[in-house]
Amino acid sequence: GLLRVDHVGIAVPDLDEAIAFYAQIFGMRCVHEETNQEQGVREAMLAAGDDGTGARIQLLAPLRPDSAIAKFLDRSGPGLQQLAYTVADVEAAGAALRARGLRLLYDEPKRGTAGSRINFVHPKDAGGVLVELVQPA
Ligand code: CMX
Repeated sequence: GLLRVDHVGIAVPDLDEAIAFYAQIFGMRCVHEETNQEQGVREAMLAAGDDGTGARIQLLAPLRPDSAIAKFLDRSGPGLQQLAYTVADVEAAGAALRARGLRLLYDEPKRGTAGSRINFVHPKDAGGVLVELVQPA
């Protein structure tokens, strides 16, 4: 099942500008940055507070015009793109949701942030929310 909210993903046109905005305006720290070629994103994980607990905010900027984030920005503009839950076993969690009639986007999990394994539920099967399942590395 779903263990907790892992992160909330926000599509942004420019990663460095967005990191600076969140630091200056909201006082949030950037705790991780990476490029994921397969997903076509440059991304940053932000944390609120300094006790290390709590869900992260994931800023997502497109690497390519045909990427999921570029398409999202074209259609909807910057804003909330996904809600990600931590799971212990992404195959088992995905299989359970498939058995309940939801479409998972990938037959096999793909690589997510920091070596995690991820899959997604189609937003049309989850009340208009792109749900990500994250099994941490
Ligand atoms: N949240 C809610 N609804 C969304 C959405 C989102 N993020 N993205 C698309 N939709 C809606 C569209 O508005 C559209 O609705 P209408 O038909 O009512 O207009 C519908 O879904 C389109 O669905 P589609 O044609 O099947 O798919 P798209 O080409 O728009 O792609 C999606 C959507 C979710 C399949 C694609 O974004 C995807 O594959 N996402 C998973 C990968 C991803 O998001 N990677 C970036 C993050 C990487 C990471 O987290 O590490």
